Amino acid sequence: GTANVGVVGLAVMGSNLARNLASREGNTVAVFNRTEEKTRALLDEHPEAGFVPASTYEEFAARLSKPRTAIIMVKAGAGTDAVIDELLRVFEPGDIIVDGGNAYFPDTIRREKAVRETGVNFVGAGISGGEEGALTGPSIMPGGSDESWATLGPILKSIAAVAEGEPCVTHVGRDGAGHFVKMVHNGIEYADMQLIAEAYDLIRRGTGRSPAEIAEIFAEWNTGDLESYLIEITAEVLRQADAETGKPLVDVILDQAGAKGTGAWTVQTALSLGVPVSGIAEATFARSLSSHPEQRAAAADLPGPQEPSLATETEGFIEDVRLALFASKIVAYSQGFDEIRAGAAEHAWNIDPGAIAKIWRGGCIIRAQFLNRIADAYAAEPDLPLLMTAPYFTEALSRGQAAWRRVVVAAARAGIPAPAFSSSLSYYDGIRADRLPAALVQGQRDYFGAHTYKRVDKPGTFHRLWSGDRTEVEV
Ligand code: NBP
Repeated sequence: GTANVGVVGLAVMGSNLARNLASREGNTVAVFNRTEEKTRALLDEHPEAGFVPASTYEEFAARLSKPRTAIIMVKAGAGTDAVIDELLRVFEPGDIIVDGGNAYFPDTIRREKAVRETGVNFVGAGISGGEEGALTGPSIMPGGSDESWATLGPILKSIAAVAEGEPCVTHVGRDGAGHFVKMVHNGIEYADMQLIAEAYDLIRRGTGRSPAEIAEIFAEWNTGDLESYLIEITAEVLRQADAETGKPLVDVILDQAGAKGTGAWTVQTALSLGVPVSGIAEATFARSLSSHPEQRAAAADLPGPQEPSLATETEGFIEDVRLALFASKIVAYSQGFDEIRAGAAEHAWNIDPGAIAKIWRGGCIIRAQFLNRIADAYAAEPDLPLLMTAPYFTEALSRGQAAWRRVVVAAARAGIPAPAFSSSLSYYDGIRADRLPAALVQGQRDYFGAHTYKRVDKPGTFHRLWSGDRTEVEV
């Protein structure tokens, strides 16, 4: 063999990743695609890459030096299983198969187990950054064994984005840990995008600013605490005019947000882990709500405030929205890291949350300055029970407190939906409460289902004879 690494699947992600690999010193890249025209097109367009093409899986395996390393970049699902089966026919024990697609982490756990039995190593690696990231440097979240990481680490480090001198890749944990963390990354991305969209809506409808004016506000915000790729591209989108109509582009885009399912996976997984990721859930539901035009048409005449005008003093209101956005974002990230903690506990993955924050600083969609603060928080206290209780975040939540409440009240009063802002505030007030009405819920559960309760003043488990004389019995 003459190539030290191979890529299977040469659609946009695979061909860009292959070009990224080929551009790094010391790499020779074998390429294979089910439909051979794509392989030929890639070779024609990029002779500089020095790709080693293969037209069969046998040829692909023969072109790779041992232990063989192949990265699969095909449509997640049945395609991934099909390619794994083909590679297992031609690979040998000790070789490494990497799935760089957006696999659902339970599939990765299943595949890793099955492939390991053949002696071949299997690594599920989450790759974030879209086509641009794949070409110039993505954030990479590999799972799999320590043995695979020893071989794979240098290759992945060579192609990953670099943030503050460090490559945006770390060995996340065994089997599905990498795809799990990639899933939560996408969930956090949903929440971040929804929070930014709510901030835009509140400023637009609340103060009458135009999209171009709001673009300038976001550009200004991007020089402070909120500095991030998503804030930056938001300003770009809001600034964009539509050539055909002359209107702001955001006014001609149909207001129905799509989804490819990773937000829903994050929420479904959180529900089974018992982790409240309310920000991610509201963001996912907000996309669903937007995409039911028939229901929206039927509901359009329901009563509510007509012409929202939130603020007489608009500069102050805009600053309030900025503070509320930052506070809600802290909650959303805190919830996402809580899901990573719970997932790691459930699957016995030894995930370092600070290392995750660091590899998200470059290459991926949620890249932001803010992630340095998260890394600092976990460096200072590795067993932090909840991210938002770290001093930097506590201080920010204290600073944003009054503004956050004013914005949520103003939104409710004006009839402007702010589900992520308001659910984040409710979560915040819930988690910090001395006493919760959960006591009443537990009483109700004991009444109709004899589910028992514990007492604040003594140990033990109790039930009240609700349909009898209502005395308390210890059970
Ligand atoms: P697609 O997800 O559109 O998949 C197309 C590729 O899959 C083609 O190479 C196709 O081969 C191959 N393929 C399929 Br479909 N079924 C196959 C099978 N049974 N056997 C062999 N090959 C098969 O490509 P993409 O948009 O480049 O994404 C690749 C992966 O990266 C996906 O898992 C995606 O979720 C993930 N990802 C994408 C992004 C992004 O921004 N697009 C970001 C991060 C991760 P053919 O040419 O013969 O049809």
